[in-house]
Amino acid sequence: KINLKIDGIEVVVEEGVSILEAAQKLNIHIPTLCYHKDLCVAGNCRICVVEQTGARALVASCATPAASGMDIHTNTLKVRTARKHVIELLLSEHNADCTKCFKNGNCELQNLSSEFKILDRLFIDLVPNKHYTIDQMSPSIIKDDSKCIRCQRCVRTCEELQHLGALSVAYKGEHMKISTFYENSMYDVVCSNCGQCVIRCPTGALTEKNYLEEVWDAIYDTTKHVVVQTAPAVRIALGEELGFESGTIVTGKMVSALKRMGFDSVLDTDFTADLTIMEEGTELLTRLKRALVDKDPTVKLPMATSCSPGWIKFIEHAFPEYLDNLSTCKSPQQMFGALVKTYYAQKKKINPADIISVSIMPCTAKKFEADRPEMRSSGYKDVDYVLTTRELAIMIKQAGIDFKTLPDSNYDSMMGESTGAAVIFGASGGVMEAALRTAYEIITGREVPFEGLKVNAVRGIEGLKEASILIENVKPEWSFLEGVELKTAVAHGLQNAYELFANIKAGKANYHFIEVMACPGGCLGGGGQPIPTNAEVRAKRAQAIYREDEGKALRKSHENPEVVLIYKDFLGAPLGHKSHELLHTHYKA
Ligand code: HC0
Repeated sequence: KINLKIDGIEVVVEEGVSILEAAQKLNIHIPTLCYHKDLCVAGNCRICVVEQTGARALVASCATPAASGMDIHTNTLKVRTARKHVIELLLSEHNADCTKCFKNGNCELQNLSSEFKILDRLFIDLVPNKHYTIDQMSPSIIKDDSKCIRCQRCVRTCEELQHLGALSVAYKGEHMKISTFYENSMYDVVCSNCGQCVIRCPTGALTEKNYLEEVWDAIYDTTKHVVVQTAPAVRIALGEELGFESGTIVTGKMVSALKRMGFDSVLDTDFTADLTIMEEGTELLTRLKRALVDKDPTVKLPMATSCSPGWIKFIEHAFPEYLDNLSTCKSPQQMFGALVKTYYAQKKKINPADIISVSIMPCTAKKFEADRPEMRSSGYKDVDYVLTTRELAIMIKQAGIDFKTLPDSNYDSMMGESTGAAVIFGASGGVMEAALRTAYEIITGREVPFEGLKVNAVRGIEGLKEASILIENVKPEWSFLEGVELKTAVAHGLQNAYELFANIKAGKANYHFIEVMACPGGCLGGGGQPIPTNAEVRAKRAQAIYREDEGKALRKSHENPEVVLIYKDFLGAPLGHKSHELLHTHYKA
């Protein structure tokens, strides 16, 4: 145990705890910029400096471990002056045209300069002398170097959490910048489009590419029928942008807001999440049969989920030899888009050319996914515009809607019904749990042997999770699975996905089915979610997702009546001809 004093108050902390964390324990606020709870400590911005009695220089509190006997002061003249100088220096080379910035109102540098009342420029403004790049080539992310403060949170995110290294530090001294390989556009490098850098960037240097005006134009165009789908993880996070605590479920209010905004039909990605389970589950069972009965040497196992577009981009770069292991299922977003302009259009007797399909996602990579050439199987662009949770919150505010007092509404019918299995797609392990709930029941005729249908082994925050389930007393048609121990693994965050596949490649691990989500925590921690997103917030959102599942009348995908109906009226059977045409694809190296 370490005993120290901060601003005259005694505090006891564990060994290894920083001065910053010790101060937080006392509710003493020390400003930070380069520090982020999810990342290793960099200690490069110096905004968190404090005075230590007896020490010659100020110390960075995030990077200095607390030690017994320390006497720390967080608000002396020296500290205040140093912090002000840090902010002034940052502003001297920052494009502070805040009213033109997408992060206006949600910028940590702006907040600090407001807090410290930086009204004059003490240092010569360097901005006009510099040649900055604004990279807008990516369909997901805009990188604006004129707003970068070089804190390197994005670099550490991309390297440590996502194993990509698409962003790195280039040049030295005043020329130092955050760059990409040979300064190529983000679109042309190994960026997965996951947006984890965007949710950690303290300023407007990295933002999502927004499609607010395009979507408003579509809504105002009376010749268009505008359909919106909402992803599983949006409903448990949107409230954070609109005055609710993290972990508040706002599904009904969100649906009401979308209707008031003028969307013609408010539907649910969860419907196609249920449909994905039918298609992907059937695909897994088909692969297992080919492997176990036909002894087909070409069958690829383990089969891996394919619904996270950041993961798809990553495997294309990092493990192209495993592309055939991906399920051929498109993601629920893209299945939904393909069906809106075919099935939905036919049923509603609307010309698909007059439909605009919008999706609300917790994810920036979904913008990239919707743009992929594989995603036009309806004969049109299947999903026209993808908005993040944050963009939806902006639109709700722009529309003058008082979200807090909105009554709840239900989704519209036909592609609006979903089960609890679909909701949990938004948390790491959710797709696996949903698949097991259905596949086990199809094979055995019984529910999964877990209390409350909870597959606890695949829940939780560990980066890599494993679960195996013994299949016994099967129905006669599945006799080849009798006694098989189905081995599964779940990874979230691309660093964990890398480790998982490196182990498989090295022959150290062996599974039948794998779920990978690109973002830490799964989609609930996606790059399009409210800021801040960190471990504490992710945990609250996960609890909300599982609460939403438990509150649902139906909790298994195969019980979704609209899914049953679409097979009867339109698709035929899972993996049938129509499904193959609209719901499946093949990613090639
Ligand atoms: Fe997800 Fe999805 S669960 S990727 O995380 O599968 O973004 O929320 O919408 O498509 O359903 C994101 C979330 C989705 C898709 C679904 C899947």
